[in-house]
Amino acid sequence: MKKDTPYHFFSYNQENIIQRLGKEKLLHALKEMLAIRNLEIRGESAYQHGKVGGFYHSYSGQEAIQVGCIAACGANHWFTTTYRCHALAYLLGATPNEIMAEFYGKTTGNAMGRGGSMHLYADRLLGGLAIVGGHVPIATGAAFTLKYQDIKDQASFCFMGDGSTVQGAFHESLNLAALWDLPCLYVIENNHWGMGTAVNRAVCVKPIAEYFAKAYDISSYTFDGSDFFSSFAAFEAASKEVIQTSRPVLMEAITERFRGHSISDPGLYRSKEELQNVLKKDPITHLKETLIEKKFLTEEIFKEMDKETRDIAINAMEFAEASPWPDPIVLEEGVFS
Ligand SMILES: Cc1ncc(C[n+]2csc(CCOP(=O)(O)OP(=O)(O)O)c2C)c(N)n1
Repeated sequence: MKKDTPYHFFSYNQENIIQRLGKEKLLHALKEMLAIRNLEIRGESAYQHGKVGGFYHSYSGQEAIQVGCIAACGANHWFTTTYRCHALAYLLGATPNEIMAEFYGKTTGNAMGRGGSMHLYADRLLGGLAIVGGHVPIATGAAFTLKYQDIKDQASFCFMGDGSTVQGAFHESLNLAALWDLPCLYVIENNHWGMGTAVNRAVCVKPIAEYFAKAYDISSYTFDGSDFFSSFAAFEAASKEVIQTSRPVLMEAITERFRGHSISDPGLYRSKEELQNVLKKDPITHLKETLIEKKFLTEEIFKEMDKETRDIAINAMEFAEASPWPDPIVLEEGVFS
C-alpha cells in the first residue's frame, strides 16, 4: 500500500505576480479561460445534439493550467497533449471556428474534418494524440530536436493525464530525457480520474511527480491546477530551470475534471455531493474574485466578457453547421501511403 503523502505545492508570491503582470494581462488570462469554458459548453451541447461524432473530452475545470502555462512561457515552444486538447489548440492559435468545425467533422475544420475532437493541431502543437502515454516519446523527440539544432531558448511541453504515468513510454521517455539532458517539461494534469478509475487505484505513488522525478534525478514541481497564480508561478520557474540547465522537469497540476471522462460518460462513480465539492474549485471563479478584490474587474465587465466569448462560441457553431462535409473523393489525400 502506498503512503498518502500530502502535496507540497510550489511556493510563490501572488502579490508579486499581480504587480508584474498588471491589470491588462490578468484580464486577458481570465478572458482566455472564459473563451475555453464557453467553447467547451457549446461543443458539449453540439455533441449531445448528435452533431459531433467520436468522443468529446472537455477541459472544463482545468483551464488555469494551460492558460497559466502560456501566460508564463509564451507560445514559442513545442507542445504535445492528449485527446483533451481543445484548450491548448485554442491557446496556440487555432480559431474557435476551425475547432468547432473539426468537432462537427467539416472541411473547414482544424484537421479538415478528419481528426475530430481528439486530434487538433496548431503551428506549435504537434497534436492532440489519443493513445494514453503514446505522445510522451513524441514530446521527447521534439526536445531532442531542440537540443540537436542547438536552439537554447525553447522547450518541449508535454501535457498528459495521470493515466500516462503508468505507461512504459512515459518511463522510457523520462529516462532518455534525463540521460541526454533534453529540455522537456512533462506536465501531469492530475484530475484524480482515468476514465472511471480513481488515480489511487492506478498509480502506486502519491504525489506522482515528486516520487517519479526522484527516480530520474530531475526536479519536480507540484502545483494547484485550479489556481491561475499557482500555475503561472510553477511554469515560470520550471521553464526557467529547463532553459538554463537543459534538464527535463516533471510537473504535477492537482486539478478537477468538471465533466465525465468524455461527454458520453454519465460519471456514476462520483456521488452528487462529491461533484458539488469539485465544482466549488472553479479556476474562473477564483481568478474573477481575486481581480474584483484588486478592483481590476467589476461584475458587469465580467458579464460582458462572458457574453462576448459565449457569442464567439455560438457563432462558431453556426459556422460549423453551415460548412460543407468533406468530399469522399479526398479521403486518400494527405495520407502517408
Ligand atoms: C494505450 C491506451 N490505453 C487505453 C486507452 C483508453 N483510454 C482513453 S482515455 C483513458 C484514461 C486516461 O486517463 P488520464 O491519463 O488520467 O487522463 P484524463 O482523461 O483524466 O485527462 C483510457 C484508459 C487509450 N486511449 N490508450
